[in-house]
Amino acid sequence: MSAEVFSGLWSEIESIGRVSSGGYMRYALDTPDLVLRDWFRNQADRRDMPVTDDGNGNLFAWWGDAWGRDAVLTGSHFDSVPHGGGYDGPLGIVSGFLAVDQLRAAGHRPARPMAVVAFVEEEGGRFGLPCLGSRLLTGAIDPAKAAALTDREGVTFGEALGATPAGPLPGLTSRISALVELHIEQGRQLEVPVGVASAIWPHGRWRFDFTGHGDHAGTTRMADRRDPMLTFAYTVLAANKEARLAGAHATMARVEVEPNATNAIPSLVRGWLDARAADTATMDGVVDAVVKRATERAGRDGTEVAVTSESLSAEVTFDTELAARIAGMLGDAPILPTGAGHDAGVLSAQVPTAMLFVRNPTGISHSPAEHAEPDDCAAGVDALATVLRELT
Ligand code: HGY
Ligand code: MN
Ligand code: MN
Ligand code: MN
Repeated sequence: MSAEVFSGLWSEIESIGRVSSGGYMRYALDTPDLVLRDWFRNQADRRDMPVTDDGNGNLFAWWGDAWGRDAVLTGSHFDSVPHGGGYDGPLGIVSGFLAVDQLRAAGHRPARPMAVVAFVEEEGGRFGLPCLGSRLLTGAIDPAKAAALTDREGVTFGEALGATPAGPLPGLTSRISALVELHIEQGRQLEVPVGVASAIWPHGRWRFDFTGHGDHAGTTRMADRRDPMLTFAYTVLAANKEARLAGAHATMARVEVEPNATNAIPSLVRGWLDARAADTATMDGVVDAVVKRATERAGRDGTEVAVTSESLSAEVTFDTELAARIAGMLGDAPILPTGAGHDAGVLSAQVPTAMLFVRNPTGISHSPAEHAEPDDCAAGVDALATVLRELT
């Protein structure tokens, strides 16, 4: 694959959903996402690949019988975090279509059905739960619970989807022989264009509700205040400190304040913790320590804190035999873990799954600065085509 051919197709989507920050606002099933889903259908039509929808919002473009036995899937997601990068997700979908082109040009005739997949709501940026589409496909979430998830405007996932999600596909595990998700690396480990995933760190999201006593910012004596912003600020520092101590990763990057007025001591501060670690025990240890320190601080501040676990993604160890086989196909590509969650991680609970990472020169992701070089992206397509040829 030449970098020019890759850039040619990439240029068709790179402006969709991009905003003045240079980042992307691609929330699941909102306007830019619907444009991308139409682009997906158009790409499939151009290749005579019939498109099926699994009733959960995930799209599948088929080369071969839809949901025929031992299907090999490749793909990723279109949605982004707010002001996120353009590669996280879409790179895997564009590369899937280009890999099909490359295999067809080489005369490959797959013995198994293959599909390019677009999973819905992977980032959880709109409805709050990451990997929503792949969790529905695999039965990892109750369809009614998924349908009731709401966005900031109060629109439910069911309303956005236009139906109650269908839930798990019967006999999924016998229908899929492998899923290969190509994704931009989110980190700075790769020194060669393409790597293979070994594992995904366990990670989760916890909502901290800090309640205090709303009051006048100018007239309330400092000694009389019960300010939840103080408890929140202390908890942010505690998360950073506990993560550093444990060699884990944690941040509190999303906050909501009521009433959110310059001259009013808040009555409520809602903050979300994202915590991850190489193993579950370390992650749990960090979260427990942060909750403990937040609770102790609330006692001093005269505030209350309530913690809700909003999503958990278990530790994923990809099929080691498949990862080694794929690394071999790619001339001993490096095999490396990631701290980022992926739909492939969700599916790995039920089907043989692998991930290919395309080098990210700066390692930056979930930011407008995310970037991958066209040459490396083209190498990623070559690698994906090689793997798909061997698997089909
Ligand atoms: O948050 C994550 O790890 C992924 O990018 N959804
Ligand atoms: Mn992401
Ligand atoms: Mn992603
Ligand atoms: Mn993903």
